[in-house]
Amino acid sequence: MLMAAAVPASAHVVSADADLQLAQTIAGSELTVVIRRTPAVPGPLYVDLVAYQPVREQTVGIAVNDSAGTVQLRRDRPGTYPLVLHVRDVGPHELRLTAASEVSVLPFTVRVPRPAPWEMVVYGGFGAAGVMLAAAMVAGARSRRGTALSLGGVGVIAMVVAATVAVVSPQLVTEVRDTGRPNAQAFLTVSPARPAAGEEFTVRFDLADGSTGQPVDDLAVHHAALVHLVITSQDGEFFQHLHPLRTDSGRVEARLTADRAGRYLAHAEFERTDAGGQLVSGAFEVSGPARQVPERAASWTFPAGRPVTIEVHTGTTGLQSWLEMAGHLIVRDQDGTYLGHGHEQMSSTSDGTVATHGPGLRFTVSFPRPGRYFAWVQYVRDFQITTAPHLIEVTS
Ligand SMILES: [Cu+2]
Repeated sequence: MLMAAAVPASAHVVSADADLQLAQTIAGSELTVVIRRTPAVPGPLYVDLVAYQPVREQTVGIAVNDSAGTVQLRRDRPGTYPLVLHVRDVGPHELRLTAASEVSVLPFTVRVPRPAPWEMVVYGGFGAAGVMLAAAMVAGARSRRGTALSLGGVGVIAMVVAATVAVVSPQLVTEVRDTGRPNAQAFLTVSPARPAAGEEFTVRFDLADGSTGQPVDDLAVHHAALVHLVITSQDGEFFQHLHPLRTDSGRVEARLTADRAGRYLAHAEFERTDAGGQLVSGAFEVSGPARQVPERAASWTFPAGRPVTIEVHTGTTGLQSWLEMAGHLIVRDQDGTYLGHGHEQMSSTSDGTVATHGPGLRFTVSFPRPGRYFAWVQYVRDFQITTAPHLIEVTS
């Protein structure tokens, strides 16, 4: 009974990570790669590809080390495509995602729960105590007083050690955090350098450590992606939220097609391991005939410089989690120097199922200065990403 009460609960055990989700925009498809928690190593590695509409008919290759497989995406069959790979070791791995001529290499770490050293002491101590005390009782019953006393004594010592370690164990779990990393410097390249409207082109960010100048290779997964890339036209009429492929150390790329000529802005949001989030940006020009910008009325009017809550009615329930959220709000000012991001979180009911979301989404954001802002609300239902554009008037 004492053992059952005193042995620390499994809450202290460094458990297997939760599912790892990585959004990727590859060969014209918006996917989320889900690496499921691994129960044992060596053992199966369960990978799900979640495809969002419109799904392109294509083969997607997934490989981890020498274990590889393919998934055949079916046109207009959005949803989950499962695949089972094999993993041999714990530690850092790379998942290689291929589709058409595009490749992305995604680092991840396999962690399988293993007892910590202090747990060995606790379990070992209680185990030894049990054996010694039992032996002492047997010796006592046979009237070997000296032997019984010394066995009992060792048993008591073992129990004291185990109980002490069990009590102080929370302080033994230390976490070393390396904070205060320098910013990443971002260099934007667009190829061709001046793309034409209606033609596919590549947007690339090369990220270099601000101190060493080396490629930044410690991007952390945040909001289910290594990098969130927002491409907007200066006039606010074009918007794409992409998840660029990691094509090299410190390099991410996305392919897209612009629908109008003019100036465009690329904003990339990412986080380095054990460092804060960062937003970097660049601008480029798209050639082609000019298009008229329709006159739009503001959806909302807010004061500048204080938090405001925006309520959006999607007109639908059953919203799905996308990038770990029920809804996303991306806000940009007119010249593109400000880009904001708000979320509606997914909530769970007490029985662990995800609560039904929609039709309303609420976002709390603030606008630094008066002026006109473009806003895009994004949510997912039936694996269809909906983007609703809005105009916001911000007063002083
Ligand atoms: Cu994103």
